[in-house]
Amino acid sequence: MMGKHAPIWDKDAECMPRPQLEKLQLERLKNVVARVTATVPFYRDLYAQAGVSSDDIQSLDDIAKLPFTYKQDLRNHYPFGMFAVPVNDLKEIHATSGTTGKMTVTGYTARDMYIWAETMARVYTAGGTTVDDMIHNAYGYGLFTGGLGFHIGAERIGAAVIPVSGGLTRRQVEIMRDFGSTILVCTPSYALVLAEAAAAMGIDLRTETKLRAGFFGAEPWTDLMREDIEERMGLEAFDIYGLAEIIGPGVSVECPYHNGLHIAEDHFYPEVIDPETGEPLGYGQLGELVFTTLTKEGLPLVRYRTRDRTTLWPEQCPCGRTMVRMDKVLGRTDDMLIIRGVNVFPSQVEHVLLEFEELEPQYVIYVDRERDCLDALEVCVEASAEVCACGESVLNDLAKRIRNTMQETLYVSTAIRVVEPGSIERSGGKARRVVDRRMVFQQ
Ligand code: DLL
Repeated sequence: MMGKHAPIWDKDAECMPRPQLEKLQLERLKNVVARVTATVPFYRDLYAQAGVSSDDIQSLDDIAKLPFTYKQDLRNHYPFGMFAVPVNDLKEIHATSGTTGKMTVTGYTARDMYIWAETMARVYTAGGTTVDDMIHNAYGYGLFTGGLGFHIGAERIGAAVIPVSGGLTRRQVEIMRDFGSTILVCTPSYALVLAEAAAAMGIDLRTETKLRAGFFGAEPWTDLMREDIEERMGLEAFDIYGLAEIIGPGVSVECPYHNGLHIAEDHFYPEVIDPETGEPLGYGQLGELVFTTLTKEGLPLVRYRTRDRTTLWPEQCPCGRTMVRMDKVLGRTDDMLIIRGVNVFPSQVEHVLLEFEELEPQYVIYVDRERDCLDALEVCVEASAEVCACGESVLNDLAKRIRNTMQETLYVSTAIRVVEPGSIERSGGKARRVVDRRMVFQQ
């Protein structure tokens, strides 16, 4: 494990005394509200209807007077209707596909690209990455912000980057070993796929590679999954969070203390709100994360509802950064499953599964609607090869024990299907953990 006193990329910003930071945030908040009102018809109309203007922002708490912005607003103004600059001022454009509806488009001016690279340099440095490192970048390159975001950050700190992107997993394992990659960046689910491929190739990543740190994000993952990745790969795993609408990766990252993710608050103003009422919640309370971009030129967003569930902590971290920390994202307000009236988050299911040593960390949750119109949950999970070799009665017993633990933890009954390793489809990017078949059944 690396020392806890890793360097800080931009000490002036990241360790700014809070009164100074709050003053800066207020100034930037007033500016962004004035700017979107003047340049984006959507905001001009929204604020006219709500009877608010930048003059109403006299303190940071006044932000609560402003209405929210939703993903649907971006879709309604597809592709460039929410942009605050003419399209020919953009230098780069990205988009997220989403499973339903239109793409969400995001674009960057030259200054936005500069700030994005800066926030990514902060990310890398928080995990001890330096100019001497070789970064294996297995995030997807293309419209997804992961690949390019990690790429420009690597360039900014001057490290070597291998733009391997997703797929060709065995080749990736060889590259990590033969090129001497020291830093791995990819989704946590793909890190497990890489670990599994290495094991199948007879390669011990802990001793046969120089990997020492990894930055994993773009999807929720638990601390138990972190332990699993660290153990299999022999590296220190850092959680990195972000979303395309706000900038891409680079919104927040863990430091070596692993006590939450420091938000780049001088650029992205965070709030946590009650997702039902929209009321702001205080520090230490679990709710939905909302962001206001304080410096973005191309696509500034005010009070954007991320749907991600987390808690904010203001206490200063021993690493020296003064920026607020957010807990690991617990899931989204909209991936919450309601099974027979009980709220179930996929992260809870993962937590239970990872407690069983006999299991591989690969699973899919199926949600069905039965003939009696009640919802049913089935979890399909892979057992290790050794356990599968023990025969049916051992597997049945294992399924029974998992079922009991699920019942005790989630308060819903869950069918468990234990399958052989490798049976569940692997993804090169974000894993598909939930298959909701209720809609199909309703038709
Ligand atoms: O996933 C940006 C990114 C790329 C972040 C690479 C980290 C690493 P989107 O495709 O717009 O952007 O998806 C954003 O993914 O609202 C969260 O629900 C989820 N998400 C992102 N990072 C994390 C994380 C990128 N560390 C959506 N933990 C967000 C949990 C995450 N969920």
